[in-house]
Amino acid sequence: MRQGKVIRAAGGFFAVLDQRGSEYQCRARGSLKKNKGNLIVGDEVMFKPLQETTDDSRGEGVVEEVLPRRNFLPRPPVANVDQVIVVMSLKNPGCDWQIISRMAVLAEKENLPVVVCLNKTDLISRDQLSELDSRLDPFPYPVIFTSALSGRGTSELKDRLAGSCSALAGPSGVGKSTLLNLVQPGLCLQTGQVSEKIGRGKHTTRQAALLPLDSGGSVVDTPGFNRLDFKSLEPKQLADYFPELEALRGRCRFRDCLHLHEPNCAVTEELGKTVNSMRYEHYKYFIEELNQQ
Ligand SMILES: Nc1nc2c(ncn2[C@@H]2O[C@H](COP(=O)(O)OP(=O)(O)OP(=O)(O)O)[C@@H](O)[C@H]2O)c(=O)[nH]1
Ligand SMILES: [Mg+2]
Ligand SMILES: [Zn+2]
Repeated sequence: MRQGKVIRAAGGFFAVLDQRGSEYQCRARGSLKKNKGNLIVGDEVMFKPLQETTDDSRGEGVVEEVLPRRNFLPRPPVANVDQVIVVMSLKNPGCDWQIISRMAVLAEKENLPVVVCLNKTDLISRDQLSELDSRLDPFPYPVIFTSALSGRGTSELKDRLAGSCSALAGPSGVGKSTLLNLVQPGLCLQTGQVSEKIGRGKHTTRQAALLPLDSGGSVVDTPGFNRLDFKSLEPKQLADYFPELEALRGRCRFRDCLHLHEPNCAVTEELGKTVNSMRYEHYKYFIEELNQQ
């Protein structure tokens, strides 16, 4: 048996990269599928090679066992990453701030660092950009402004990706694959137009793929999504996944303060100071949503 990592998953086949860098096309053993649910990109597995990879042909194998996951992101399904880069475009499609907070909650739940990448800066004016700067003061995550068109910020993004395994996540059409093509020439990832009529991407990337980077580390390019729901989250847990609220833990009058209408609440007192009001609106919205589940 040999250890490897699932780098692509589609139609019951799994591309597994072994520790020497050879890729095998694998199926999963039947019992594995039944007991453990699906294998996903990023999974560390033990597999049995049936045919070795040669210069002319890709090897084949059977995945026998999935090793325990360090972490798991449900949307896009990916395991064992070191950080999440949430990508949004500022225009075409427009930036959905609430989805950024949603993605961040899912990442925080797994204890994963979050970086926000705001792409297509070439499509907005300088005034709009400086307006954004004030909107993001304060903001609990590092923000990288990029333009795949002008090249702005791509070296900063490259530095962020170097040396760790990152998942790039965000709606369809925001430019995830385009940015990766710039960061790592030669990837040749397919990119697609944004629909003029509905202003959304056309789901060009169909499957997540883990891609090695020359700078060390790797990145998972993922299909875009337009909705993101929370599952199995208690309203009282939510503040743990908002770092700026978590920082105020223990400072409210009531220990079980939900930071909504309670008196002497440290969070509402910090609004506009250490707590960004937009982020607080997301928090309230999510609490309501979780209460309705
Ligand atoms: N103006 C401008 N267009 C961009 C930029 N980045 C990407 N695009 C365009 O946006 C469109 C969508 O880019 P993709 O890279 O396919 O987007 P994606 O996020 O990978 O989308 P999915 O694979 O569908 O999830 C393409 O037409 C790109 O050329 C940018 O910085 N500025
Ligand atoms: Mg893509
Ligand atoms: Zn409070």
